[in-house]
Amino acid sequence: DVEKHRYREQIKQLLKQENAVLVAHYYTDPEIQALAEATGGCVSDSLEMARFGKEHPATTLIVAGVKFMGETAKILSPEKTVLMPTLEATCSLDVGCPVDDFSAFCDAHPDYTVVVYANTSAAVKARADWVVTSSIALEVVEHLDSLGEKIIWGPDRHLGGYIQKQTGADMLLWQGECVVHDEFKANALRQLKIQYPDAAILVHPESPASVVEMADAVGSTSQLISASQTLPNPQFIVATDKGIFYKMQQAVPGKQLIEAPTGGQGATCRSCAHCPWMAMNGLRAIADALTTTQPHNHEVFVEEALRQQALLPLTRMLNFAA
Ligand code: CIZ
Ligand code: SF4
Repeated sequence: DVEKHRYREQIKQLLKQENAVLVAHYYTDPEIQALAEATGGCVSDSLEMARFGKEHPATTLIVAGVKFMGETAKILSPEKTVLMPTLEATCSLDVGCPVDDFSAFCDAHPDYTVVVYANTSAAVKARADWVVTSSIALEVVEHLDSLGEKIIWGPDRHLGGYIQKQTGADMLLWQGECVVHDEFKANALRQLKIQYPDAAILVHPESPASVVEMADAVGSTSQLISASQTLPNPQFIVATDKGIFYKMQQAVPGKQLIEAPTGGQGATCRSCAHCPWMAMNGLRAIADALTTTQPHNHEVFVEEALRQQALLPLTRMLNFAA
């Protein structure tokens, strides 16, 4: 509509004027992803977002996603101004893993290597030996296991359990979960599969084990998009945030994409396959961030000593992935 068009044009102008680039996650609204594509920014998973932001010559990054993504950008690019549409957008995994409790858990098991998911605060990353995203978690744990290391994994218990099963590694799991993926239900998925017998089931490993077991492909957001291009099925039932449908439909325009069923509908489900924090990113909030007179609402800061500590496990991840 007219208002959205006005915001889009304003943002395009501001990005140029401020030497800024828009970095968006797959789970943000389609209009944000489209704008990032149209303006030379990126739409991706958190690993690629981190890499893109670090390597891009812009002096300001505007990160549309959730807080840990903005923090990661700032940790990797302290010389850049990092803005977010809102600093209120968090993540249930981050919230469910407070640094004091997590640190005490690690202290109680000093002979374990600490591997944390990217969906954590800068302080939790600073306590870790490794940071991983879902796209390389399996390889990193395989690597550590082959060196005979025992692993503390946090915070997602479903992803941790999946990796443990795949690798056989000795792992202690923090008991966190993602409010979006934890909602997917195996029984309802079985019913849906009867309705669509030719469909392949694509599952993000933050989902419960009973759902992962039914999958034709398990993987990170980027890996699920690749799987949709490789598998011959005419339909895909997708168990991850429905924001991914924008890029997945671009990748396979001729195929039908179907949401995997969640625990309820409307008010009865916590998330209905869309992250409530990702949904806080909007065109208006992006325009606000780029024109703000209240930087404390938009600009990401990470205290320098903490930043340097968190940089070590993040750099390990980027070097491993390279
Ligand atoms: O669930 C998330 O927030 C994901 C998939 C993050 C990521 O690694 O892109
Ligand atoms: Fe966190 Fe889940 Fe939202 Fe991703 S989708 S940001 S893991 S709550």
